[in-house]
Amino acid sequence: MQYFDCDKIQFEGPGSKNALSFKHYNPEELIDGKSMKDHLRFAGAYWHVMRNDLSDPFGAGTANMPWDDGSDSVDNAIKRVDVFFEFLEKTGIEYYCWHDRDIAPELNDLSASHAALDAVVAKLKEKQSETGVKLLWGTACLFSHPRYAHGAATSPDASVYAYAGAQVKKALECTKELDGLGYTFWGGREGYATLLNTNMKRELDHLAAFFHMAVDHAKKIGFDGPFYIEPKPREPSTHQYDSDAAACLNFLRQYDLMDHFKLNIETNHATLAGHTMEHELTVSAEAGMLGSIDANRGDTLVGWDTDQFPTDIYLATQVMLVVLDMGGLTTGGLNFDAKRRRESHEPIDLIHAHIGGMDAFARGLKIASAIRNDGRLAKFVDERYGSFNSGIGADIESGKCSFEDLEKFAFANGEPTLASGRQEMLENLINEFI
Ligand code: XUL
Ligand code: CO
Repeated sequence: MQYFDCDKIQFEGPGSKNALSFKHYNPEELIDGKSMKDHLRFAGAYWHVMRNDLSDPFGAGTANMPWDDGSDSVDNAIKRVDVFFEFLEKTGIEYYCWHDRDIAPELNDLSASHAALDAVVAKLKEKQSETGVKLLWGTACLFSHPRYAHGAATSPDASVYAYAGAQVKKALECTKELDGLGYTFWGGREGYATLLNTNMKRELDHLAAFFHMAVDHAKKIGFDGPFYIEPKPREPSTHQYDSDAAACLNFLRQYDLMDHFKLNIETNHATLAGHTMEHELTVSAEAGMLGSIDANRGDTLVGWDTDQFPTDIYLATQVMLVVLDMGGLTTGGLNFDAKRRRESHEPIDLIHAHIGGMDAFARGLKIASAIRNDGRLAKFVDERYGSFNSGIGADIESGKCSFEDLEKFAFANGEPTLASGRQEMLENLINEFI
């Protein structure tokens, strides 16, 4: 039985008027010697594709999911796997990501939930080997169940903490079983609603201990992919400890976790944190810590995590400039952590939505590569710092200068000449390529 009313989506080029085709994403086309699909490493998010019924805080779900009987049965969960792989095959997406509770139901005790996971993981394994699709990362849902209302690894209740540990242990083992390339922690409830009832220091110490246990267990079972932390400032918690890339890096350094973790940066989380995506990617990449990307976008008018599909070519260009500058993604990818609008409720809308995201990133890739090959942007930035290449600047960079040296230089050279930042010229330069 097929549920998506289309054949495998083909590249037809920019002139095509067929909505069910790629205009720019041509998987095998080489950009700077590497195929588009290897640059972009697109992933499908199981939770949005298979489990998001498109409900919002004001209304029920609208999604038409004829394959789903709405039950918590393992049979229903296994049936979804075939539908998900039909979706991956038709879009040509070769990676995917899941939460434990997306792929299998949480049943009334931990061992029943574990058994349900084992059954679905066996099915996923079979489909992976049949299709060559790979698991980009797995994660445990430590935020939906009421037991996690006060947090999981930052819960004030040690028995909740232990339950979360058992859940992550199992999710990590399932990730390993499926040859997953990474494992993500997104701490939706690892934060607080009010400081009145919160001991922040103890909660952060507990969170770090939890991550160290994850690292130890990974070693034990031979999982060697990176762990990712996915920063987000708020929603659902009022304040989340992993609020942005800089906060995560500080935490990882403080607790000696830098060697085992990287960051998974999501566009809508960056903007909720009051940053641009470009900023969050740059902070991560410059620390050598950019691991993976959750590709979506927010809405300028709605101030929540709307998880829209990334169709903005300018934004995709900025993302791909950072990715190309750092030499490309290795274990990570571009995971469409994005959902359709509530009004786009038919299965085929899932295909349209992903085509849009893939085409936008294909354009972003081509444009970013052209900007880099042109070289004017990089040359401008290099020259802007040219005064640090020799003389007093070189002495500053090599740590040879004292304040006395700076004072001597300032007295001798007088008032510096102000150079232009040329922001508008550079914005025009980028637009030349878009
Ligand atoms: C929530 C979010 C999550 C993580 C995985 O905002 O982005 O779906 O990506 O838990
Ligand atoms: Co995400």
